[in-house]
Amino acid sequence: MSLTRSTYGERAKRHPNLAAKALLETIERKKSNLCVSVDVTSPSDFLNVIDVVDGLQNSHPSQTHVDIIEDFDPSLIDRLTNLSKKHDFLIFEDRKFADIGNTVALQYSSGVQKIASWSHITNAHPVPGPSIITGLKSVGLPLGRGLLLLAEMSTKGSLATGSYTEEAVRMARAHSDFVIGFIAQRRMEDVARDDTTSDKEDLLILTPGVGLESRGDSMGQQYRTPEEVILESGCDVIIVGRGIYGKSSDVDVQAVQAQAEKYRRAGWEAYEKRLA
Ligand code: 5IU
Repeated sequence: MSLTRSTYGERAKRHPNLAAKALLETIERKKSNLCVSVDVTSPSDFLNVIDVVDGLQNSHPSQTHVDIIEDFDPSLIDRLTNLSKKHDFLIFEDRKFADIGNTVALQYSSGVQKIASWSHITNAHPVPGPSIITGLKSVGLPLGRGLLLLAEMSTKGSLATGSYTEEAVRMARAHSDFVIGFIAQRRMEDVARDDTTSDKEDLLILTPGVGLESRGDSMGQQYRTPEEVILESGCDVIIVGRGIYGKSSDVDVQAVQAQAEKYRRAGWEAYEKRLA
């Protein structure tokens, strides 16, 4: 059965990687393939948006950028972790690591943020080559974490195309114990496939650049609808930011609830159509 015709639950049962399995199981349990990207700078807005969208069982996982939070304080992470337990969601810190293996291992494990200690999933640019995976894996694998590689981007003029994307897929296949999939705009099973590629491969596709009301912003972002992403392109998770919370300077928690439910429903209906 092709991945696009399988349910998240079936894929969870078969998946050998613990982080991928946890993600697929939670998607199935919450009937939500929506990941809310909480790009707000105030710590209280950050926690309120997550509490509201995940409290409604709308979102999973929550995508964070803790480096944009004003006056970052490690207690914020304790509160985020408590919310993730209370509302049953995984945390995906969209850190986009891009340095040599030794440096990314330190960035992942140490510093103010200690990302590996609380973020179930993180991501990396393939630009340094396979050593970036080796570096991150030395920290993340013993903790049961998962990594996504940025095989493609949603922005106009992105350089992550063609042979760059193919190399990203080869790198992921060579480290499938730790790499659980990609940030990409389409499925990757047929990319750089050869005789050694396993038929059992299940690399997840999490896709940003999703909007119901707009086709882009003034800074190069490009949006497609949940139906285009999940049904037509076969991706697994929609990542939505401003479509849900509007302007980060003016967060209206009630409106956030309504928008999150609208995107959750659109993403899930597109998935049900895909299965039908
Ligand atoms: N994001 C993208 N495009 C990409 C990658 C990441 O938009 O190719 I890789 C992130 C940036 C932002 C979120 O945190 O996804 C999308 O936010 P909006 O829905 O507000 O555009």
